[in-house]
Amino acid sequence: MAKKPASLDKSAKSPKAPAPADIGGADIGAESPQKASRVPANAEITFAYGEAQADGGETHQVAGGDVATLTTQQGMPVADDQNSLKQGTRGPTLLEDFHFREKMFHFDHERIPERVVHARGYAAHGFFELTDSLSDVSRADVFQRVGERTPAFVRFSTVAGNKGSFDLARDVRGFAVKLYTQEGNWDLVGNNIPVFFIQDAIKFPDLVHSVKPAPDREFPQAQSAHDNFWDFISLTPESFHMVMWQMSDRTIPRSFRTMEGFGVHTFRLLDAAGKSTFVKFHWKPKQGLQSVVWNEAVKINGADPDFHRRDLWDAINSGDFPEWELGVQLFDDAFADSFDFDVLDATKLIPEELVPVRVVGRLVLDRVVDNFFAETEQVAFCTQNVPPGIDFSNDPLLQGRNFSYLDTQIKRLGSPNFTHIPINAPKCPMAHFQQDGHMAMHNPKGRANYEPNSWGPTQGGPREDPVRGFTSFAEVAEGPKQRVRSETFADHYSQARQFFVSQTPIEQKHIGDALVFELSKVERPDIRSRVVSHLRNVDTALATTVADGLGLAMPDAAVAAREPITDLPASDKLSIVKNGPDSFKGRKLGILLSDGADAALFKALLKAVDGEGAVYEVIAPKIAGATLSDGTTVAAKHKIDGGPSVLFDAVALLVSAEGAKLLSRDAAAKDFVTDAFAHCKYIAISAEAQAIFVAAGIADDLDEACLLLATAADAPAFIEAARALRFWPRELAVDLDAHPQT
Ligand code: HDD
Repeated sequence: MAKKPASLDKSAKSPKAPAPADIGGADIGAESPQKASRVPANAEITFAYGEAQADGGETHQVAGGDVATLTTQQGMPVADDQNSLKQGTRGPTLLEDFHFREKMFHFDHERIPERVVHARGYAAHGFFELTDSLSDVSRADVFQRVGERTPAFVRFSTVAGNKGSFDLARDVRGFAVKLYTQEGNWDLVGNNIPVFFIQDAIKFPDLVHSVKPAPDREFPQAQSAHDNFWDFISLTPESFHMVMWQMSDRTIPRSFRTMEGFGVHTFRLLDAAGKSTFVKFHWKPKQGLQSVVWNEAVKINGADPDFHRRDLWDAINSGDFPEWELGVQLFDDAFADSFDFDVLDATKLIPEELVPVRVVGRLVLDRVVDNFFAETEQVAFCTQNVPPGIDFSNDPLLQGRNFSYLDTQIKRLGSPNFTHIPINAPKCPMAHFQQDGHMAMHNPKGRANYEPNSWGPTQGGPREDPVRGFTSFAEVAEGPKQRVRSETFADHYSQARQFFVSQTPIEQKHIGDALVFELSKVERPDIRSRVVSHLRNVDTALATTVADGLGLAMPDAAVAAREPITDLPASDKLSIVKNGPDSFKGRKLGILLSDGADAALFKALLKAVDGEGAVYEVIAPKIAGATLSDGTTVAAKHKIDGGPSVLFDAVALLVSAEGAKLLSRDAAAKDFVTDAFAHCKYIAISAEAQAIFVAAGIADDLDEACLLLATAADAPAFIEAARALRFWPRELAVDLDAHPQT
């Protein structure tokens, strides 16, 4: 073969490894990659099996300090991680390159199957603290001692979208809590909605298939606004209560921190004598309930698809720990028998007016994960994980779930030893005779791996404990083997109506808007019509709004399996607006600054934000920031087109006359104000900033929630006003779809 001219033979001139700048190797310091390993100086990389490795591993000095030596998985120190082993400088890569082979092999196997539902999620650590003992009704250790803390891990999720989908999909949110109790892990695998679409678990694959992308085209992603979903819903009347919740702003929460969580099903609590009390579990956010509006959600998805995970990450890392109260609704057989609906039917809730929520503890999230994959991705929740003192009811949805979750963990995590993964391992003593299998990490010592055995107390291993051990409620069940749905599950519309009439006018409007939007994406008119025929059984005005919004002739009402109860009283607890926060704490103000903005105004605003326990971010024409009237420069978090107002709970515009002139010509700045206005946000406006509203064409519409910041003294009043979060009368006044009667 002809030898290449030396001038073309780049390898002859190029160094063994690229210069640090080429590989973005700021952490490499002055040394070449051949000599320095690329572990960032601040990395505390610990492997489940390798703390000794990180602690005791060889270190050497680079510019940033001591770092661990890069090794293979076998622990062999690596000399060069930039170049594969070749024959000659330009020759083929050699099969002998075991380091390359190991690195690629591991990379090629990095992915595990994502969850079939709830694939996109985000989690954090914290604790549960008992504030009121439940020892009167449950023997569960976690409910005995007031003040005692139990470690917790909580994963929030959307349901339909894949792992890489956006956070603000209109979707139910998962609210899965793992409490590492002294009697084993208790997984309360709930949602942010207290009811479910279906009554029997056998329908779950159909429900999920219908909402997921269609099998032929693999779209639409992370949304329910399509034919398949509404086709299924329109043929499944039991789903209509949940559909009302799904079409409400509950499914576009402002933050994980502002959602309620619900165990959904009726469970049992058992005392030491085996006496049963029915229970429904609630998580109530101390931050108050809050959602965004649909137009805002759509824009947030573009501006920051990670909006919810970033929010949780930032809040916890800044020390603003989100907190929920654990509430229980306790009731007995007599109540269950007298209730209008079956307590085993997961499409029904029990209004708090009928059975009050007793607060028994608090859940605090105070630590983000060290590693997303190890913890958030590998965590395995299973509804059947309950400690002694908590038991199941016969809810057919719960019964089916208890069967399903174990299956899914084997599929996803690949081994029956998934409980050996630290995030899934109980934090109490464990002892059993289950052994071997892939990746077995906790292996029993000694001879006995069966019981009963006669190897004595020291060698014979663990034994059952009939007193401490889990005992099921001794329920008597009998009847013919059959596939039936109980007659007591036949009511499909009464609580859907109750939910609707419990909403404030703006919330009712949003439900109507959402139905019109979703059904407008449904291409088959007969499916649209069938949905409206069910809505007629929920609320006539709502059905009319939706039919009008779609330009649809009003269909006959669907035939109801059981005549709906139409006089169930409104329940205030079902509304978001009625259960909002009473402060701006934990909320974010976006401050749009320009050069020359009034420094005193800015400082006064920051003081008010700080005093409220809120946070702020600065938006400016240039990311380097703005130089204020007193000459100080404030760095910006966002350049104007990267920081739209949808990312903030309220906004303030502090600009100079010159800045206002500049921004009045800028489309992003005009969007900033028109969106804030359209989304009913509180807006603070410096005198000069009014010009931007004129340019945006909304200067004449400004209302009492658009506050002029004339002097620094006006700042506290603005933050105080912003406690209301949104000024809903604005939408009811100007939105074309607003109900005339509201
Ligand atoms: Fe489920 C995951 C909540 C009904 C089968 N479910 C999953 C997660 C949550 C819920 C929060 C995510 C857990 C995590 O963060 O890892 N699921 C619910 C609620 C339901 C419900 C509140 C009704 C009350 N689910 C339900 C049924 C079935 C399943 C009826 C099947 C019979 N769910 C699963 C699953 C998943 C799951 C397929 C997927 C990933 C996983 O379990 O770990 O097994």
